[in-house]
Amino acid sequence: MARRPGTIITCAITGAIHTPTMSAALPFRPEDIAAQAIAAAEAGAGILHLHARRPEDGAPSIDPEHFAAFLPRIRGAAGAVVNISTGGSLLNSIEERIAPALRFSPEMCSLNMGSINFSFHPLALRHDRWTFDWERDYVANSEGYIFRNTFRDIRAAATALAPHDIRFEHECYDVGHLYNLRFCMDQGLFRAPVFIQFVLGILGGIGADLDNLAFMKRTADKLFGHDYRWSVLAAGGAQMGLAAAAAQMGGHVRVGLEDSLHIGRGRLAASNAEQVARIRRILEDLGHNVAGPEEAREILALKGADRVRF
Ligand code: KMH
Ligand code: ZN
Repeated sequence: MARRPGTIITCAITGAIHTPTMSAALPFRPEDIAAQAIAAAEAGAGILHLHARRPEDGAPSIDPEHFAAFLPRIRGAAGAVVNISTGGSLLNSIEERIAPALRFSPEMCSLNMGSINFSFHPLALRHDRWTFDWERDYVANSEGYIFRNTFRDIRAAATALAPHDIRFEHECYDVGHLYNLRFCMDQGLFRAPVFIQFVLGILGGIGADLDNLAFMKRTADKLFGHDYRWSVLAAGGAQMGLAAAAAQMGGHVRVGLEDSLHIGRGRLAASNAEQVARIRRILEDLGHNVAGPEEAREILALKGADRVRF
């Protein structure tokens, strides 16, 4: 019997939502980002979605030098596909946000497919004392944050990155973003098969429930036919359940401390690898094969690890 195609686990190691006070497990020093990324790959993550942070206080950073401090270590040890975020943190221009991807030319980078409110300000109420000065205001001020990804921004990113033959993780936070992606494909900005990350449960985007996942999938089927691959990330407590549902529906999955700090109700995860190991066990219990990095490269038609610049 032919082997069932594998399910790709992406692990998003640190992101730009959570802050050091919220969990001691959230890595922000380059050696910790590298160690957790390598452990996540060893636990079964075929793709590592990476943001950088300032090593001295954990603030989100898009400085290419901060990426340079961990990318070579990860490449040397892990073998997993490296996906560099272009999401940035609050208020960076698109030019700043794509600078790390331009410099390091990874196999993949994220690309956000529309502008939305993107808020996590309710988290500011959960802590009275913060480890670092920047944290409370950063979290509270997300109440006023518009995550800007205009058509012009998307075109600028796609055009600048085109010579690098990078595949995108097209992050779609609502159904309209799927239409934005279709429009951009029709304009010739992206070629099939595109890889869509359905992002559920961000305050400002579509909610994290099964109906919405089915709606996103149905809409994507209508717009892209066979020209797309897809994955789900559900923020917060919905992370594992919707990942399992996505796999049952033929999709791939994303976990990681970027989007959920927990491993169970009220229990902080000890590491990214713990979340990867958990979803891996769930997938295997459900009869799925987990795709290794080489299978992930094949499924997503990536250029290969020998063509990156780090
Ligand atoms: N944490 C995700 C909801 C990016 O890196 O480009 C958003 C994200 C954006 O992953
Ligand atoms: Zn990200």
